[in-house]
Amino acid sequence: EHQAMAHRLYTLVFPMDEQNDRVLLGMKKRGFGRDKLNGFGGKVEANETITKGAERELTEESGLVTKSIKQCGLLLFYFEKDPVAMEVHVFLVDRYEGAAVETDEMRPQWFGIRDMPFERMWADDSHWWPYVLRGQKFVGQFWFKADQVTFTQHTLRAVDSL
Ligand code: 6OG
Repeated sequence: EHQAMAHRLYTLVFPMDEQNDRVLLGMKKRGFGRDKLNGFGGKVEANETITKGAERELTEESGLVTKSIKQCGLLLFYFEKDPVAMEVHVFLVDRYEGAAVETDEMRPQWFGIRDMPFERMWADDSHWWPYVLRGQKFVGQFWFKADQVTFTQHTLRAVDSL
């Protein structure tokens, strides 16, 4: 059913520190998801690969330059009354150059990977983050209400490859 829907491609990138103890989130200062904490990302442009889009958005929004990036998940978001689904490719970055800086879009802050501020994040995040902690790749679908706050249904499973 969802394959018949139009999808728009997005990226979502979570930089981890060297010990894999902490993750960098950004408080989004404008646009979609404003005032929420999230990874870094945005729309994939027509002339770039999804991975290049992820690296570009991470640098634009945090100042970090990727040295190693891996896709860890795929999320499909359906919003009530919106005919275009969001196809969000989720990445982990564990090696990078530079230090996080505040930008027009994001205010960066480090959090312990087992101490995530889920109450300040999108409602789906607490469901799939445990897959990241277990090192499992995942695919999920979430059907959000028009309020963009709560979802009514979801599917989530571990996969061998993305
Ligand atoms: P821009 O509008 O900034 O791209 N995004 C979501 N992330 C999570 N964790 N949950 C959701 O639940 C999300 N919906 C969108 C994808 C939007 C950014 O926000 C992410 C992109 O990184 C519905 O260009």
